[in-house]
Parts: sequence; structure tokens; C-alpha cells
Amino acid sequence: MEWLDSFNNDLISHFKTHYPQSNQLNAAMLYALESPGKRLRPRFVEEASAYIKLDPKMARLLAYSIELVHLFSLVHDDLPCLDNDDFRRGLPTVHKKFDEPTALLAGDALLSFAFETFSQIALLTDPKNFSQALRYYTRAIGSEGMIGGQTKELELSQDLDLEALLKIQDLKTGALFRASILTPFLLAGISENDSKFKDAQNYANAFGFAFQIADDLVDEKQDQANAKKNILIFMGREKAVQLATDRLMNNSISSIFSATQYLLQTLNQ
Ligand code: GRG
Repeated sequence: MEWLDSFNNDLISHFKTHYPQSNQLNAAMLYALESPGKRLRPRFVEEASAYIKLDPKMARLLAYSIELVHLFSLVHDDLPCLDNDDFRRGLPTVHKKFDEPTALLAGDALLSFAFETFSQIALLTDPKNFSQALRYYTRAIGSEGMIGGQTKELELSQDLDLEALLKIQDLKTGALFRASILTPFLLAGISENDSKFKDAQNYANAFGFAFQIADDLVDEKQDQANAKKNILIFMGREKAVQLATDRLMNNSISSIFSATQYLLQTLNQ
């Protein structure tokens, strides 16, 4: 079975084992979980883990946890008080399929389940490694990470320069990619000072940047009239694509991650 199918099946079983009751909240969580995402972040977790030979059981729990965090962010981001989107992954958003209070609470419960899942890793690793990994992971999600990036974007949306935009995107989308790639290293006891960690960090930063350029290119194609201020506008399209491609390619570990090829294709089509 392909990785994506096996991961999706396992993620759904993991959810149903922990939340077997059929009620509206669980149905909304499951609806978000079953929607067809690319699962880039869990794939990063598992490829980084294989590279450093982390126990695959730990890798899978972390992979579930990170996709659950990502899903929480999507469900909340789609709400009328934030992006107000009607569709996500080609399907009605959770608040459209159910209702706003259910979507808000389903997002909360997905985040809570993400940490419940992460807690299961504690039994499989050294407590010091677990605590360092948990600290890094939670900071990547919170006010100095993804949620902080989203907040800064709301605060500064009228008054953005390139530096502010790069910082926002580095937090809003980059932090969770970094966590996907680097949390396995911390669980394995490979510290931030280790050269292996630094190489992986450079790759994660390059990926986050390139992902944003690719996302801006897709937005540009889809809705030219309403294009937001983005890196393509500040840097120029060609320069931004070249820089993103160079940063992705000139990296010692880019070939271990399948998302590298996916992104290079998106950047250069
Ligand atoms: C905490 C509410 C809240 C928001 C945090 C990450 C984020 C900020 C919001 C998510 C919405 C969003 C459009 C983010 C931009 C990054 C992006 C394009 C995410 C989509 O990621 P993919 O391409 O999506 O990995 P799939 O659907 O494949 O998982």
C-alpha cells in the first residue's frame, strides 16, 4: 500500500479508537480528518525519522499529532472571523458542513487530541528528550510560532514590507514545517548544536520559503485581480522562484524528503 493510503487509514483508526462515540463534535472532527490533504507534514516527520533511525512507532504518533495540529489551524482559519472560506480541500469547510460553533469546538478538540497523541510518545523515549521535543513542538504552534504568525498577519495586513512579510510567513507556515522535520531529531536526542540538526534546520527553512513562493504562484494564477501583497510582488517573480529553487537544491539533505521534488515541480511549471 502507498504511504499516503496507509497513513490515512491509520490516522482514521487512531481517531476512532480514542473517540468511538458518534456525536456531532466527533463527526465534525472526522470530517476534517478524512478530507483529502497532501499530508506533507506527517510525511516530513516519517522521512526525517527514518533518516535518523528514530523508532517508527514514535514517528507515527508524532506524524498523527502534527497533522491534527495542521487540521485545527485549517478549521479555525476558515471560520468567518478569520479567512471566511467556504471550501477547503475541494469540500465545504467544517463550519459550512456543520455550523460555526461546531467548527470552533472541533478545531479546539483536534488540537487537544494532537497533544493527547503526543503524550503517548512519553512511554517510548527518554524523559529529557521527550521534554525538549515537547517544548520545541509547543512553541512552534503557539504565540512565538504558527499562531503568533497568524496574529501578526492580522495586525500588519495594511502595512507590510518584505521583511515583515517574510517573518510572518516564517512563523505562520514555516514553524510547523520546522517542527515536522526537527521534532524527531530532539526525540532522538540530537540537539540543536549538532551539525545534523543544523543541516535539517536549513532545509526546513528553505522548504518553508519555497512553499510560500509556490503558494503565491498558485494564488497568482487563480485570482490575479485580488492578489494580496506577497513575496512575488516584492522580489519579482523570477528572482523569487530562482532563490526558492536554489535554496531547496543547495542543501545536503534535500534528497531524503519527497516534498522537495513536489515543490520543485510546482515552482518550475
Ligand atoms: C491557528 C487559526 C490559526 C491559523 C494559523 C497555518 C495557519 C495559520 C492557517 C492555515 C490556513 C492557511 C491557508 C495557511 C497558509 C499555508 C497553507 C497554504 C496551508 C495549506 O497547507 P497544505 O498545502 O494543505 O499542506 P493540505 O490541505 O494539503 O494539508
